[in-house]
This record gives sequence, C-alpha cells and structure tokens, in this order.
Amino acid sequence: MLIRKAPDIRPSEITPERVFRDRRRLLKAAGFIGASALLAEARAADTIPANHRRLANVKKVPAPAGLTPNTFEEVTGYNNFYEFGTDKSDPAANSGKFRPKPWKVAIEGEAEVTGSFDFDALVSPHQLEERIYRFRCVEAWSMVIPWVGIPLGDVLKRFKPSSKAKYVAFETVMRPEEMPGQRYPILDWPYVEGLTIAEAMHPLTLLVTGVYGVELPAQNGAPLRLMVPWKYGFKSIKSIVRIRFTEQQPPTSWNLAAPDEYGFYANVNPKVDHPRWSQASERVVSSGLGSLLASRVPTQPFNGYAAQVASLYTGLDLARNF
Ligand SMILES: Nc1nc2c(c(=O)[nH]1)N[C@H]1C(S)=C(S)[C@@H](COP(=O)(O)O)O[C@H]1N2
Ligand SMILES: [Mo]
Repeated sequence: MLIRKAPDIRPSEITPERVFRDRRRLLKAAGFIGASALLAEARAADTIPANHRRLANVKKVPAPAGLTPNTFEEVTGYNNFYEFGTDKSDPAANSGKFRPKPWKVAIEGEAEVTGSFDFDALVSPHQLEERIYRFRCVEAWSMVIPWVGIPLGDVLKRFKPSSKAKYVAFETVMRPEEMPGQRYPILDWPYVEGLTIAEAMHPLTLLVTGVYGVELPAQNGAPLRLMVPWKYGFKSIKSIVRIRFTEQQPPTSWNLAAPDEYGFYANVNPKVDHPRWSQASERVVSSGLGSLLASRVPTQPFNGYAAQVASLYTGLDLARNF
C-alpha cells in the first residue's frame, strides 16, 4: 500500500517555512526535537575557508523539506576522485597542483554547432542556481550537497543536437602531471561517462560550477562537473573537457572496469543489489560530533527523485538495465 497516512507526512511539507521554524523552536524548548536534528542544522552552517571564491548572482532554488546539507568540510574532504587517489581523503590531499583555469571544453558529434569553447563562453550566458540534492554513492553512503550550476540541457540546446544525437558522452581531463592517480593504471584513463539524451536534457541534471556558494574546489571536479541526482555517484563525471553527441551508447569507465558490477544506467535502486553488497540502505555521512549519531536510512528508488524521473524508463527492465 502506497497511500500515505497522516503521520507519514512531515509537518514541513504542509506548513509555511516561518511557521514551521517557530514551531520547531517551541518543540525544541519542550524537548521534542532530538539532538541529532539540531546538531545537523548547526553543522550545516559552519564557515567556509576564506580562500574559496564566492560566486555572484546565484539564484537559490528552495530545497525539498528534510534535506539538511552536510558540512563544507564533509563535502570537500570525503569523496571519490580516482585521478587523485583511491582513498576518500586523497582528492583533498593530492589536488593542490591542479589548475582549473584556463579551461576549454570540446563540443563534438551529432550537433549543428561544434568546436572548442572557453569555460566562460559555456557558463556566463546562464543564470547560476543553487540546488540542494541528495547524493548517493554506489558504495552505499550518501550526503546532501548544495550544488551551484546550470541545468545541463540549457547549455546543450545551444549546440542544436541533431535527431541522431541519442546519447551524450563526457570525458575528464588527462593531466598526469597534476593528477597523480593518472600515473597508475587504476582505471583506463581518461575517465569517461555517458547519458541518454533524455537524461542529459532532464531539468534535474546539473552542469556544476560551484558548491556552497563558492567556486568548485579541485577535489569536487573543478571547474565543471555533472550532477545527476537519481544515479549512483560515479555517473557524475568531474573536470569535463569533452562533450560528444552520439548515436550509439558510449562506453563508461566503471562499466569497462567491471561490467558485472556497474551498468550504463546506474539508477539508484534499492532492489538491485551490487554483486558484493546490498543497496537496500545507505550510511548518511557525518563527521565530528555528528558521527556519534550517524544513521543508516533506507535507500529510495531513484534516490528519492522517482516522481520526476521514473517516466524516463517506462518499458525498460531496470533489473537487467542496471
Ligand atoms: N573523473 C572522475 N569523476 C568522478 C569520479 C572519479 O574518480 N573520476 N568519481 C565518481 C564517484 S565514484 C563519486 S561518488 C563522485 C564523488 O563526487 P563528490 O566529490 O561530489 O562527492 O564523483 C564521481 N565522478
Ligand atoms: Mo561513488
């Protein structure tokens, strides 16, 4: 039964923000709100080091109720970017030499407009938006992250893809001098990923240039990366230098490395386990004091974005097309 009973509907879904906050203050005073929720709010507000450049003129898109961002420290200090090493602390530790400017992106393939474009030429015609997304790694941990970017589709439309453009392929920069992980055959470099054209054009799919209101740090994929919130994290390719419209499904790095474990679609699916672990639940990443209260929560189909994206896959067997 999928009908929600009244107690399942969060008060924040039906109450205006200010009223909701005032009510929370009263509940807090009365001891009704647990320490974990209060801690999470305090942690999310922690300060961002001054060496990060603020992005101007960012439109804030209100987040759905119940999404409390992880801290800047967690978002930038615990992540995967194998070009800088395979430990979760490696991207922050080993990306100091990386230079995200100047930056060019090659646009190729089945489109009317192709060529090499400067970062600014790609980004500056668009309004930057902040969107708070839940983000789920295939390794069964998750975070909530305030991304800054542009819907990818708005950028791609400017190149006028042809009717042969069924997929979009993406490629990460190849710079072993700046990316020490690329000196080892961990993956078949450069990292590549792909989306169907419908996935690439979907309004939830972001071309990300920043996080927490500042320019994207190197370890998070500077200066330009994808964010596809209903797919496992590895689909969201970082430091993109090539975008190609293709007729055939493009190869993807993790599928090439382990085809039984990682498919092309990689939609978050609690019912399809990874061959070596369950995908039914996830660990909510937190650090410091918060880790005492770290929680495991059930994973939601399409990472909670089913209402917006499930229709992209009607008729597709998602157990086979994992
Ligand atoms: N080029 C490149 N992109 C990448 C990766 C990578 O190793 N190289 N790791 C992926 C994986 S597995 C995850 S979970 C996310 C992590 O992104 P985050 O820094 O936003 O947490 O980046 C994805 N994009
Ligand atoms: Mo991941």
